[in-house]
Amino acid sequence: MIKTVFTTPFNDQKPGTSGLRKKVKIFEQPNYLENFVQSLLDSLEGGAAGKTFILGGDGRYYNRQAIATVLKMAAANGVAKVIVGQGGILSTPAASNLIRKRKVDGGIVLSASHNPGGPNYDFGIKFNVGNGGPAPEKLTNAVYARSREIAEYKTLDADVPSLAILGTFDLAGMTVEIVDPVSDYAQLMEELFDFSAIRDLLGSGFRMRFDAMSAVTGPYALEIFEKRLGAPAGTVLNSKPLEDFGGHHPDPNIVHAKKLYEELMGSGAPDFGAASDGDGDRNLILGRGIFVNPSDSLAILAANAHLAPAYKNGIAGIARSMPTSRAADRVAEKRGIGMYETPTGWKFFGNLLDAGKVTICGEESAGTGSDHVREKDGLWAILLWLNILAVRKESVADIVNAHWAEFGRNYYARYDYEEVEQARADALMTELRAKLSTLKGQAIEGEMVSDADDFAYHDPIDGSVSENQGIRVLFESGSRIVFRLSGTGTSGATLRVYLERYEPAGGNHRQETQAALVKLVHAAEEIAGIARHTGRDAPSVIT
Ligand code: G16
Repeated sequence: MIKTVFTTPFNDQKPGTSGLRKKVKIFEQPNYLENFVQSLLDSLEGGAAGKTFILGGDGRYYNRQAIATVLKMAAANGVAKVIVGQGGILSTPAASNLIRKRKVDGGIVLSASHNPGGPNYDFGIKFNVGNGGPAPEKLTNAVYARSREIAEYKTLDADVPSLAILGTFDLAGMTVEIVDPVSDYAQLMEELFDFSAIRDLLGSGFRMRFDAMSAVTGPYALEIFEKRLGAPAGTVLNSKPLEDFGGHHPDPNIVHAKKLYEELMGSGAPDFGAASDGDGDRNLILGRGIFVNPSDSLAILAANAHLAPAYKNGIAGIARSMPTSRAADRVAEKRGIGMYETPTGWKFFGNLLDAGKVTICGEESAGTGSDHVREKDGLWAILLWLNILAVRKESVADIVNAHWAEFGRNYYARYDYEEVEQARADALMTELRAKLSTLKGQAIEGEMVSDADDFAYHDPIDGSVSENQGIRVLFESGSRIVFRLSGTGTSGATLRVYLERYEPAGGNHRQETQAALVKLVHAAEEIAGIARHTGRDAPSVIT
């Protein structure tokens, strides 16, 4: 039943910030997915034979075909067992949890996260290692190298039975176990948080809305919010996962979750609004009349985590990706705990979490998480907010304002220029790199540049070095502009410009964000020549 198929390499299988993400049409090319999966199996330390993996995805278009392909190839390569979410469904944090709970060798997660789904949109595949976290660069580089020389792959000449029924079956000598995708994860959440306090909050007239964005968190949110926490039916919006997410971007920000945002900003708004993305690892936090910027959310969660049972003894330290605002740094400083700055990509947090250096991590791109798994976790962040709200009995806006009053406010925004021609985006970055050494000491828009560099990360645990992780321009005032190219887009290049201005405690924290950042927007243009290089006079999205 095992067959060997001869193939030729594709030259574009280099994993990005979070696995291999491409248009579905690219994945549908004959041998494309197979080449990548075989390259992955070949690159695992000690080979794939005899190992056990978790497998699941966010249910987007092509998920089912891909799951069948992976199962057949795993069996043909001698994998001992694969544990699959029922119907091929697993959120990214639930997959990370299962890897850890079942102590298996790793997991394959099929998702393109917040990118849109459907035959004309995006698909993705990533591998998580035994600690439950995304594969480190050492492994993804090895997979890419292997994909450049692959000549054959192994698969089965057989059909894969239905994945709809819980239980176990044999596939050419490999055991396939179908598990409920929700229950282990929901149980973990119940262990971390004070569900009875949250239940009391929800029963006290406090109103919340959760938008699952027709993506994977629907079933998780129904179980946790409506069933276990007793929120009224209808609290969870768009709870049915759809292959094309109903035609929307399942990206929990104020642009793509506009309806929810407007509801929270409108009259008679609920007390709390939240959303998660395609695969359940991102989060959006809204209070009545207020959007909580993800960087602020990280700082506030870190400052208040001790109010939840899991973190009652305090947190060991905080990590954030470099472009994330430095709001969390103020918390770490004041509390005397460690603060770590890593490149963009959750994989860089794994070593720090494993070594116990940090408990809470977060990113400007709407990801927050802790040492309970090795992925960012949308529902976790929302439940921690609810736990804090239940204990403090204050509104979201009051908590945010009190935080700024104590720690100061880091005004922050990200400007994205999407689908820029790759060569033009590269030219912008090259020109910027070349002028880095001349920026220091220059006054731009009346602000003195105190330093400018290309961020390189020296992992304090394994000593690995990751270079060229984004250009930082730092000003004497404490403001900062970061320029980098996204590693998750699927067409052309996306230029991200991250703007940050610090207003200390006692300052004016009530300005409108864009107004507070206007000088930095001009400075970014002056430094990088964005319009000249990209031909755009405005960003595609501001978050
Ligand atoms: C992934 C990574 C995150 C990263 C984000 C954006 O998130 O896991 O660490 O911050 O992409 O990356 P980039 O700026 O390179 O596009 P997700 O939710 O898409 O898996």
